Formats: sequence, structure tokens, C-alpha cells
Amino acid sequence: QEYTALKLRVKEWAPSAQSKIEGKIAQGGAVYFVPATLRPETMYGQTHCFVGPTITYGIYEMKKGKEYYFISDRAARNMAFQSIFPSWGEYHKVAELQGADVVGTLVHAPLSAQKDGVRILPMDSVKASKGTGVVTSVPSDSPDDYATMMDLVKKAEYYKIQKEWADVEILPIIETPSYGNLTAKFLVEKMKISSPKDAKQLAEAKDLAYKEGFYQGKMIYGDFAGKSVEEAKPLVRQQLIDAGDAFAYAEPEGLVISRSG
Ligand code: ZZB
Repeated sequence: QEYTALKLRVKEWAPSAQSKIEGKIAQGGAVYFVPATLRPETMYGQTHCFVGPTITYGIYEMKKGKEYYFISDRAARNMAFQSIFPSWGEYHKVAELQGADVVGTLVHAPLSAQKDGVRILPMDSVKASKGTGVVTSVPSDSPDDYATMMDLVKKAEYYKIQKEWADVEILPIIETPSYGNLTAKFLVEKMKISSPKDAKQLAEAKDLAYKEGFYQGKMIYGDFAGKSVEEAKPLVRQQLIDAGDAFAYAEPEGLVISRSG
């Protein structure tokens, strides 16, 4: 599985994260949340970035004193064997935090229409065993993200967040013949999905959204507006990589293939 790993730079830490990283990040060093995505063409529509509240994460030093990544321990180990960290097989953790510690942190999301930044919010369905354990939220095109965002807005107090952090305008970025220009909202409503816990139905909705988006979708926002999603996907990805805002990250299966081939 070849992902695009995106770099979301921290602008302002949540107070509990701030106290846990005190003295551990070099003065002037930049910390990035690094979600792994299969849909780089949707990055214009990022509204939030999700972490699992009970997952343990590390902040890993990427460029000494200059650049740090917030990712799961498992992702750090994988990255170390893909020449993403400076020395092969080595990864250096400078701080350890729970997802709940970073909720409320403000980050800059590359390409997002939310120019002032997006908030780190909790998502219970984030899997520690997949990607980087960090998930960027695109509620226009990801049913999981849409369902989670609706729940966060509805139950802000229960989730211990400020309602305005979750309640962000959803931007249409891809037009499809079957589901209109807000694919995730359309599918969640049509399938009567009422909670981010409806895992089986959400998996089905995700499947439908992937297929329709990839084979029938047309970009209606951004530099490649007018092109098909199929054409735009590698172009947006390359643009992000060239700008230094993203890099390729493969799950272990992919690593085995690339090392033998
Ligand atoms: C942004 C995005 C926009 C995504 C979209 C999807 C969609 P998959 O399909 O199961 O292989 N993801 C990544 N890591 C995790 C994790 N640890 N736990 C839970 N979800 C995770 O998974 C790949 C997608 O699942 C990734 O691509 C990411 O969300 C999420 F419009 O990034 B995506 C129809 C889907 N649309």
C-alpha cells in the first residue's frame, strides 16, 4: 500500500501537549503531524486532522534540532527502514504523548482551503496498526470523516472539544454523476448512517466513494479543476512532494516488494 504522507506543521499546541514537550523540542524546531492518505487529490478539502485519543504516539527527530514528526511508534519503525529518517534503521523519539494530549492543537494543512489552519480532533476508529495512526479529515469525500465530524459537532461537550473546532464548512472539491459534489454526505445520508460506530456500513460507503470518485469523479476545485480524479491524483501528489509538503510512505508489504525489486 503506497501512501502519500503529508506534513502538517504545528502552529499552536494544546496546553497538555505543550507541557509534555517542554524542553524536548529544539528552539525553532518545527513539528509536523504526518497523516497517511490514499487520496492526495482531496487535500484541498481538509478540515481537521484526527488522532486516536487512546493511542500512544511519539515525536521523532527527523532533521536534528530542525524537523520532527508526530506519528505512531510503528510508523516510525517502518519509516526508518524506508530511508525516510536520516540513518537507515534508526529513529529517535524525543517525546511520548497520548492522542488525547494533542486534541485542540492547531496545524497548517498544505493545500487546504482552511488557510488559518485545522484542529487536531479525536476519532475513535483510528487504527494504531495502519498508516501513521494520524488521519487527515476530508468530510466532503470520506464517509468516515463526515460521520465523525457530525458526531463531534453534535457532542462537542462529551468529546471535550470546542464546538467551533469541529464545525467547519465542508468544501465541494470533486463532482460525481451518482453522488453529486459532496459524496460523503450523500452516502452517509442515503445509507442512514447515524454514528461513526456504524463500522460495517461505513466500510461499504467508503468502497462506493472510492470507486465513484476514482472512475467518475471530476475535480471542481484547485489547480487541476476540470481534470478527472484519475488524472489529477498523481499531479497533486507530485506537486505536494515537490513543494516539500509530502513524501511517499509504504506499508510493510510494499517495503518487501520495493527491496526485492
Ligand atoms: C484522506 C482521505 C480523503 C481518505 C478521502 C479517504 C477518502 P483504506 O482505504 O482502508 O486503505 N486512514 C489512514 N490511516 C488510518 C488509520 N490509521 N485509521 C483509520 N483510517 C485511516 O484507508 C486509507 C484511508 O483511510 C486514508 O485515506 C485515510 O483517509 C484513512 F476522501 O485520507 B484518507 C472514500 C475514502 N475517501
